[in-house]
Amino acid sequence: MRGLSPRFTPAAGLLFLATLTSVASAQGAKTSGPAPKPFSYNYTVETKAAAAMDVSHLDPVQMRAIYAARRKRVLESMPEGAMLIFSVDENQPRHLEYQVPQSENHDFEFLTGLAGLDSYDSALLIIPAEDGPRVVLYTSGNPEAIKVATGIEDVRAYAKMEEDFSIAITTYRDWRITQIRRWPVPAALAKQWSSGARALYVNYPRFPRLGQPEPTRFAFFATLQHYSPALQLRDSAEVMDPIRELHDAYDLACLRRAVQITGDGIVEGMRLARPGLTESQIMEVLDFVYRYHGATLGFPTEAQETPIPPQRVIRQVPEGYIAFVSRSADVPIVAGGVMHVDTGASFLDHSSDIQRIAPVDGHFTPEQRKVYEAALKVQKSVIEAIKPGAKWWDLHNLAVKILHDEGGYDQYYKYGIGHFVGMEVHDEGDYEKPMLPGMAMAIEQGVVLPGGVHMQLEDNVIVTETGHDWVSQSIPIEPDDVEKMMQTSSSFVGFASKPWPPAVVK
Ligand SMILES: [Mn+2]
Repeated sequence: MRGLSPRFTPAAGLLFLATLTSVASAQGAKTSGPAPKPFSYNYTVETKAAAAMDVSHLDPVQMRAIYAARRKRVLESMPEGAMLIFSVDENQPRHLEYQVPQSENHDFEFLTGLAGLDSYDSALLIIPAEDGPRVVLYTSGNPEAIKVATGIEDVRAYAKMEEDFSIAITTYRDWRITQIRRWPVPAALAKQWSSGARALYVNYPRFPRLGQPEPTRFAFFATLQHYSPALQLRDSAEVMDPIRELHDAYDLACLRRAVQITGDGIVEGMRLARPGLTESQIMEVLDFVYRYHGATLGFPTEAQETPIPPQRVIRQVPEGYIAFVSRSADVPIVAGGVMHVDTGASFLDHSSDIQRIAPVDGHFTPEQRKVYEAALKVQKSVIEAIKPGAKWWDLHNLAVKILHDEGGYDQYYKYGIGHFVGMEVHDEGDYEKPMLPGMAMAIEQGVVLPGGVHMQLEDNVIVTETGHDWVSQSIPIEPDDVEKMMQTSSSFVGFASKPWPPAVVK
């Protein structure tokens, strides 16, 4: 079944769900497989390689080896069956998260390094056969060029995928040895399916929208199941998430650079924040600095002053419209407040996520400093507790307890202590699993006084073999350092004080 009418109604929605249920029960629903197997990963090796890596001048040979190592982890980890990861040209609009371009393409990009036009109409097939694993890339681009770019030896035309899967399901019921030399890929797939579970791991949307037109790859999933009801479709996230959770050298190097660039943007933007400019203008400085350094936005930058300036109207965002709403407003900065930024540059598709606070007059008032120090105390205590084996819930409870003890601030703390960061600002990962070396996360909490100041802090941290690496520690966070930062001019002062409209030079 393909997409719904754009004029989606609740009644049509129920009908759609009912149809979906009956199709699923007739043809075999998406199932869960056995637990993924362990795969080779060593944080010490990866972090050393990251330190030696120059992300501004990537070595193509090294990059091909990095993507090959990722595919090897999938081969080691997949418990049975095969995996087919489609490239995804378009995100569905989202309910929960801010839209990031190419976000749904991240699994494909993670395994191939291909994005944008290079990944248009493409799919990666991974078969962990015992007598020799196979990796096949179907592309609508030039197979020779894609072969060179990825280092994948078996690159085929996208149209060939239909033929390969047709032959595989023709023959897998009774795998025919006569086919192995003629059609090695379908034969390997058929053999894999006839010797174990008939499972295919495929990439479902990470951010589903049931009321929107279906992603185009769903048609292929449905056809496969229609012709081969014994085939079990499984969510590739079962295998991919544990791999994406543990960051390799390239991930780690990109995350560090993303944090550096974010720090640069925050320092420039905060220094400029003063009455006479608007919150939006501060946001634009941060975003400019990111783009100047070759990064993009991991998510829309928020720059907001509290106590909330009277001119700012808080709008309720209708569901599904979150992608279109600016998180900063065209309202003037008012003396006496604190500027809050929640922001993260994304460098080569690895996002950071940082929050900082600074007084727009250059000095915290004694009351502001007291509240700020409470939030800082929580932040340092939680980061200090991060080590292998630590649990998300323990960190969360620790934050709530200290916020409570510091003045009953826990009642205004409405979210959770943090999230994984990676290709996605809110990256994939298991929040029940004890922490492992190589995980990267954002720790966020704060004191939000109703009608008063919001003192929220957020940092990026990597779990190491022995504890943690507070990657964003150098972005001013001690109150004295924050004040010092605010007493130094921004490089943008000259630009920001130019008259508007600009004079025409003849
Ligand atoms: Mn965050």
